[in-house]
Amino acid sequence: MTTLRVAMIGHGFMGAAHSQGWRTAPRMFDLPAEPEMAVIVGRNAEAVAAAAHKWGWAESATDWREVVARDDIDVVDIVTPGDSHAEIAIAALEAGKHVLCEKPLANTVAEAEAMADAAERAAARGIRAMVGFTYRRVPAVTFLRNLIAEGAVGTINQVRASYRQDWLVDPDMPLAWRLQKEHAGSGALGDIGAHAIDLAQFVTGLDLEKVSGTIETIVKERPLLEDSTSGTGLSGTAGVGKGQVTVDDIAIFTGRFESGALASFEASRFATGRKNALQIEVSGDKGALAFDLEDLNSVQFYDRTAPADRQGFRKILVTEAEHPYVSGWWPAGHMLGYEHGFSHQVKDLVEGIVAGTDPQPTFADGLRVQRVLEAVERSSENESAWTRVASGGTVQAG
Ligand code: SOE
Repeated sequence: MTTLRVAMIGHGFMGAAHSQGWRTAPRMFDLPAEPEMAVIVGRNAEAVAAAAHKWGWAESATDWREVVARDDIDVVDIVTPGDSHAEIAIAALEAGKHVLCEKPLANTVAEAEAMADAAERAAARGIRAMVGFTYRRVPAVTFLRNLIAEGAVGTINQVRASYRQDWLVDPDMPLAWRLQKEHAGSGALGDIGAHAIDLAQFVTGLDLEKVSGTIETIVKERPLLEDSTSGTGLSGTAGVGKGQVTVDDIAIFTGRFESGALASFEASRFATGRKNALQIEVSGDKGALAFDLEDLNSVQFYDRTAPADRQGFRKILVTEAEHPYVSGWWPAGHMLGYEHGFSHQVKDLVEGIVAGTDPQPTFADGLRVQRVLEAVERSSENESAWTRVASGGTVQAG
């Protein structure tokens, strides 16, 4: 059995989630190669050593460049803030390492284009690259996509996708890296709106052609904090001054797919009471399908082809062995959770590496999402004018 020695760069919330995936996937699925949690990298030696011990990494280190260059590393998993995705991913690909990179792919279209180019060149050498839109790997989401591909809703007329949280409603929440453009690239739009965009394109198999939107920053200044662990570049200590929020808190936009179907999107960190509410509904001439992350083991299906007296949204529990990924876990009715998508991500990446095929979403898929993000920003700067999503190069209005 081939061993794939993995290095993970970063150790925040996604570091915990990805570590769980690397630990669990080989124990629950018969993988064609054995991932080994070799080294975890972080700026603060003490903090990353503690993370290595807690999450099960054999070593910890503080210099990602040195780790990426090591001959005994096969896979680099990037879970850092977006401002370092491009530099690390391109270095890793050029060093012949397979790469898994958290979403959004990058902070700008230019960075995402460079990453997609590097991935294309690396693919010619048998190196794989994947971006971590993990919600695709919730069994119910993949099942919903399969139903649409089989024609269950017929011709798609409309898609509604939203991702709502409320962790920023408190104006005293400090200025973390996710609130600074130079670290995060954008706010709710890129952090959670990217998931809604990827989901809409994934389940429909359609690409967005143009968008019209508005992004807004509700609380424009927040308390500074001294972040000595992850070095987010924030200065000052809690309680001594405020810093400028340079990203959006809410993004609301419409989109038109290449098929002509219309879509409405909402990404908010100010949706009071909504903690992690990712929802999508696809409406067609033969029926409709809906998914809600707060009920993530099921889909709602409305079948217009059923006899009129028994039409209605019905709940399909996606926990049968025949459903995507479920056979690796428990008998029907034993529910999965948020964390299982990270194991499915590892499964698909390892299988892609061994099979020599780029697991989806590829860096090219990540670039497509990045172009939609940038088109929404340009639209918002241009009085929400319809703005074409570039198929190559930069964004064009119109
Ligand atoms: C934001 O709080 C966040 O952690 C996103 O960054 C993740 O991508 C999302 O899955 C959960 O919420």
